[in-house]
Amino acid sequence: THIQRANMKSFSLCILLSLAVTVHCVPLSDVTVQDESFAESYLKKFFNLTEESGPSVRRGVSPLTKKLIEMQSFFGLNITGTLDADTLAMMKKPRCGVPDTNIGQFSTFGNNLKWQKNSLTYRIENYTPDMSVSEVDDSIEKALQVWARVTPLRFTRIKRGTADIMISFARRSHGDYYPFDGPDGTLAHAFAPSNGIGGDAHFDDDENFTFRSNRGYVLFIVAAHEFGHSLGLSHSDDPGALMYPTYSYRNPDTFVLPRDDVRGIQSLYGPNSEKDPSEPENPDTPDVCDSSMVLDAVTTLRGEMLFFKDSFLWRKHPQSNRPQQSLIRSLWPDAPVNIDAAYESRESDKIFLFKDRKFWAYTGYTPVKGYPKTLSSLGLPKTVKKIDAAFYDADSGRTLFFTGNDFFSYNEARRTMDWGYPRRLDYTFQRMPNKVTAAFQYRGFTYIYRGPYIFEYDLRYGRLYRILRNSYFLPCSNF
Ligand SMILES: [Ca+2]
Ligand SMILES: [Ca+2]
Ligand SMILES: [Ca+2]
Ligand SMILES: [Zn+2]
Ligand SMILES: [Zn+2]
Repeated sequence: THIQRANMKSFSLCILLSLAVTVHCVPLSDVTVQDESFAESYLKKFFNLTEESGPSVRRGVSPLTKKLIEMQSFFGLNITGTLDADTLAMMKKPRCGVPDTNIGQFSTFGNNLKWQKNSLTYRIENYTPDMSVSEVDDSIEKALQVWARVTPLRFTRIKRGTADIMISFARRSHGDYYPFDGPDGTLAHAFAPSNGIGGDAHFDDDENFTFRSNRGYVLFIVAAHEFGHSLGLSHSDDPGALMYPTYSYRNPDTFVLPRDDVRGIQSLYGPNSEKDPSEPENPDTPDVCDSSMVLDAVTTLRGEMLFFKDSFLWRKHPQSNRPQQSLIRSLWPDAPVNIDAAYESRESDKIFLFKDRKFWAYTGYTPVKGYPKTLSSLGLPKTVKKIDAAFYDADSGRTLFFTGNDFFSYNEARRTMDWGYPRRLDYTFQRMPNKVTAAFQYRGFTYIYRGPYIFEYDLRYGRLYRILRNSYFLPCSNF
């Protein structure tokens, strides 16, 4: 139709150049017509883009661009107002079918959309063939307990009749005007508290649900998210929140409800007066604006910078001042978290992640077979139980590994440790006696992190130039 065509044009040609923020216009050839119509239907489904919002003949920003900006802002992407590669990649991630209506941290469907009682019933109407009956029962029960643990809510299972929360698996059209879409895309959806369909949760049985494997979607994680909706929460833009709209693998055995979700659900129902004091703390998502933050590791990856902290990382394009935060495991589902060090070897186009005595390798976002390997397989002595930091020095083709007061030098081409090491840190790096926390090289300079400070060296002259703050590369950009 005419409207659609007009809208598509604004995608591919970046007509809105007048917006100062359109810095990353994707060349026409990168975005296919399929991508454009995919993006349009995504925005219709999740960001309430309507045909009636009018064609682009009106002055100002087209409704499509407006929705695109809304979506980019929600996901913390660069706000380009165009369908760039990062935006498209985010749209293609598996996710929940409930729209992203509110922008902000935890949000609710509203105070009148909560249960007016603390005792709720649930019923599992049918099962997925992907898992055993007891695995499904267990996943559902544990997913409800995630919320019961931090609120006065209590859940009772019933096996017949109508429960408050009716749980079912279905494919495609299943009687509620929100048909599922086959494998991937939408994984499940749920309805806000009310009578009838309210509170109910539906799971797309074209997905492969699993009990705890990262091949397929962990039912416990998907269900715990959906029950957040069943209880009155909508989506959060905190990438660490369970109520973030896209799916990331999380280990069901160690899962603890993130702080943002706790704040959300307690705003509706209050805290749990019977809280078990031995329970682990609800984790907070690291804040880029926290000036005391100490990063776990920093590296480049194919021209981007990656900053690691806990289970999170920030990705940043050198031209952008808006780092994009996500869970490490949403990029590499089998990667370690709370890592010790990371570096990129441009010789082999690989990135390496270190934790304790092991390290993992990826080509871009693809795991390399044969990993994780042990530190000793690099030639590091067995006494090295973990490393503090590592970086690749492009001039010498060496990777330096930091541990305590010392560092080792590894020849990437010959794949051997150099003789004469370890050396004391302060012989090579002025004013760096010990405890390096992260390191990387960028545009010929070497940056060694010590807590929230960065020491800038030029290794060719063995000189320390400047001492910078963490925010030099990883700016506080909450706006
Ligand atoms: Ca219901
Ligand atoms: Ca699907
Ligand atoms: Ca470190
Ligand atoms: Zn959702
Ligand atoms: Zn449904």
